[in-house]
Parts: sequence; C-alpha cells; structure tokens
Amino acid sequence: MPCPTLARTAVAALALLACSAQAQTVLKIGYTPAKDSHYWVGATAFCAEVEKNTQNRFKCQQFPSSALGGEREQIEAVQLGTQDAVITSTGPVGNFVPEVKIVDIPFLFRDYAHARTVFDGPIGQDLLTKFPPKGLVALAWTENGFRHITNSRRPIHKPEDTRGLKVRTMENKVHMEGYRSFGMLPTPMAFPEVFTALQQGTVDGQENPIPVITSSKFAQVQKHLSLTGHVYSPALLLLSNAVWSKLSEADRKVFLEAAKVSVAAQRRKVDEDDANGVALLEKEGMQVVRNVDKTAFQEALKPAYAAYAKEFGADNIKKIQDVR
Ligand code: EAX
Repeated sequence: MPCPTLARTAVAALALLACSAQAQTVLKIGYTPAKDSHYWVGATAFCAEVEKNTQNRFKCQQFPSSALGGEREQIEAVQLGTQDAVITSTGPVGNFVPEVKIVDIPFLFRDYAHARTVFDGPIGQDLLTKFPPKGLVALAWTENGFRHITNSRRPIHKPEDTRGLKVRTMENKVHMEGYRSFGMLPTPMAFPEVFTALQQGTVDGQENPIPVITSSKFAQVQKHLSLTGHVYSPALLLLSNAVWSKLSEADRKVFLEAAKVSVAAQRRKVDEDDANGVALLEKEGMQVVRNVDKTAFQEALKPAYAAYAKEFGADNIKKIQDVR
C-alpha cells in the first residue's frame, strides 16, 4: 500500500502511522575527517539526495571525525554490515580489494583532471566491479585530493630533505615503498591516532591533502608544509551489501544517482580547499614551501617504479598514464 502524505480518514491515519513506523531505515555513514570537511560535504549531499528521492524512507546518521574508528575498521564494519556506509580514502582498501593498489602509485596522475577522467572512465568503473565479490558495494569513486607533506623539523624542497624523517603514512604498502625511496621513514598508523602522534612527537610528520590538513587542524602541531603533491589520494563511497541486497531496483538507482551528486559536491570542496586552504594554513602559522623540486621526487622514485612495474605490469601503469 502506498504511504499517504495526508491522513484524511482514520484508516489513512493508521496507514500513515504504520508507514512512519517502518518509514525510516537509518543509514549509519562514517568517515575519518571532521564535520565541514570535504567528506562531510560529500556525505551530506549523498544523504540529502537519498532522503529526498526515497521520500524519507531512508535517513542518514553521520559519524564524522573517526567516531566509528579508522578507515580499515570502518571498511570491515561495512563488510560485516554493522555499519551501512563509509567514505574512505584508498589507504587500506588494497588490503580488501588488491586490484585497487595500482591507483596508489605516487606521481601516477598528472593533475586533478587526469585523475577524475581515469576514475570516471572505463579503468575506474571496471575497478568498482571488483568490490562485490569482497562483500562491499562501491557506489562511486570520490576524492580525497593530492597529498602534501607536513613536518615539525624542516622545510622540504627535495627528496633529500625528507631523509630520516619519521612520517606517518596510511596503512598502504604502495605508498610506503615509494616514500622509502624519497628517503623517509614511513610509519603506518590509523588516522584517529595521527593528531596525538604529531603532538607528542612520536612521528615528525604526516602527509595528506589540503582539505584533511585544514579540517584536522594539523597546523596546531606541524610547522612546515611542502606542496609536494606526491600522490593523488582517491576516495570511495562504499555501501554494505546488507543494505544493497535489500534495495529495490528503483532505490538502487536513487542511491547510485545520489552518489554521483555526492562526488561532484566533494570534488568541488576539494577544489575550494586547495585554492584557499594554503593561505589559511599560513595564517595559522605554517611555513609553506611552494617551489618543490617535483622532478627530483619523481627521479628518486625510479627504483620503486621498477618494483611497481613488476607487481602491477608496466602496461597497466602506462594505460593509466596515457589517459588524456
Ligand atoms: O581519508 O588516513 C588518511 O591519511 C586519510 O587521508 C584520511 O583518513 C582521509
């Protein structure tokens, strides 16, 4: 029976009651960055679309700021169905869906336009099909942003400047291998621990996109920011199969369309933060190195690239690089 919007009769009033009782399936959606961050913007857009286009049969409850744990934990919970959705970077994703690892190679993407074209195109869309066999539904590729290095010790212009620095990285072997070739000492750590680790000096630095650095208030605990842009950090909107498998075809369409709107909103916020965030961080006291020797960083990566070619296939790497 369709749900009445207005109850003119007692029967309709009862139906309305019954509808509102079952009306709202609450979707728990989590992510590590704070409220007002790019992930929050993406989640808010997704939720608004889903709520509107299912006439509020679904309603979101958002959990920003790692309230549901780090990214690996949240992906596990989505896999188990104890959490409904997560927006996550690819940081730990390769441990669940190994085919994804290739997109974490440093200096693989030239710029935002290149990355977005790859993820929206056949390569990215094909990768999304690798998730369901692992008990995860990938609604869309979304975006974290190009990552930059911050640290408390010194300005970084070239790879040698990173030598011996203990830098927190994501739990991502592809990143760690690349960063080692820069000279750093990568220290993998879940995101919820990062602020305290920086504050207490357990690590000297970390690397993240501008929207994460600003929304996590890392300027309070880091002096130097170098615009290395050493790796593009993709993100994913993942839904639990427990939710997806119960959706009607029509609702599935609503969720997929909502994901598209969410991606567009999240990317817009990344663009805005990249445009305005650096000046903001400077105001908060960070010293910013803009003239990073990116060519030297790419040179330093050569041994790591040989290993990547072995692991992922030089052809597959080239296929991504060649996308225009
Ligand atoms: O996805 O862990 C990280 O550094 C990520 O960039 C952050 O959790 C946002």
